[in-house]
Amino acid sequence: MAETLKKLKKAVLEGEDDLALSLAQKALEEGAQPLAIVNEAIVAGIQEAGELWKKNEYFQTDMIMSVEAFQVAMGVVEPNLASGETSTAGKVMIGTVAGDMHNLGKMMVVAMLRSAGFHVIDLGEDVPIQTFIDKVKELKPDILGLGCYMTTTMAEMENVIKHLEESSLRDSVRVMIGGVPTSQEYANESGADAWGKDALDAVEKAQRLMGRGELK
Ligand code: B12
Repeated sequence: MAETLKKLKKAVLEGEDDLALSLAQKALEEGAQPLAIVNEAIVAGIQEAGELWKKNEYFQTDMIMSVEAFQVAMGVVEPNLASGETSTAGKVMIGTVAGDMHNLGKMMVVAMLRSAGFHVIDLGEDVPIQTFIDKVKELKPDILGLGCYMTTTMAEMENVIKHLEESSLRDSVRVMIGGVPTSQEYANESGADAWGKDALDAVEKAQRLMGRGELK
């Protein structure tokens, strides 16, 4: 069983998604605890990939492959986790703004946030402003993550923040933005609470936002 977890961690680290899928199934068949499979193999694998990326030993393509293997393996094990077994570092709702279909960067951010213990609700891509507003109202996330990957869709981020204000929801949620054309400067200008340079930075910023006093 321990050997299977070791192999699964390696499969996630090396982005072998077919292997990660079969090893996750094998670990369950062998009777490994779902939470142990997640923590000791799947999350451990993606975290090690993140460390290699930080040290410039992994490139974006390596990271994307690890994220895919992470997602496939999580897809097998997640339904077996008892409710409440999943993490509580905070609730993050994330989506790519309207008009923008890019999702690879968001996928990486989602995977790293989940590996750090956040409960992440992914609204997908091309998300209309009203959906962000309705979902914030309904699901009350601690943090709203907005992804934008083109200069042509950047204004949508400010619009979402403006609509949060108009709907009297702005004080109830921290807003964290990211994506290729964004910057700390743009985060300041648009009224966001934080900017994430990459997936690891997104996790650090999310942790910081959660530690910033009581969320209303
Ligand atoms: C792959 C790609 C595509 C793929 C997308 C596949 C997919 N499933 O996402 C396809 C081929 C579909 C595509 C389509 C298009 N694309 Co494109 N695409 C790219 C490309 C090459 C890479 C983007 C990417 O995935 N990067 C890898 C990820 C891992 O990096 P990342 O996105 O930066 O994410 C990191 C950080 O930004 C951060 N982060 C990301 N999201 C978030 C969110 C939060 C909350 C936080 C905190 C942090 C964070 O963490 C991530 C991990 O480190 C870029 C060029 C580039 N170098 O960026 C162009 C690019 C973004 N595309 C561009 C364009 C123009 C288009 C098209 C309009 C092309 C066309 N004519 O059809 C369409 C747009 C369709 C649409 N409506 O969205 C332009 C945008 C130009 C602009 N105006 O700004 C770019 C910049 C290319 C260019 N130089 O012209 N594209």
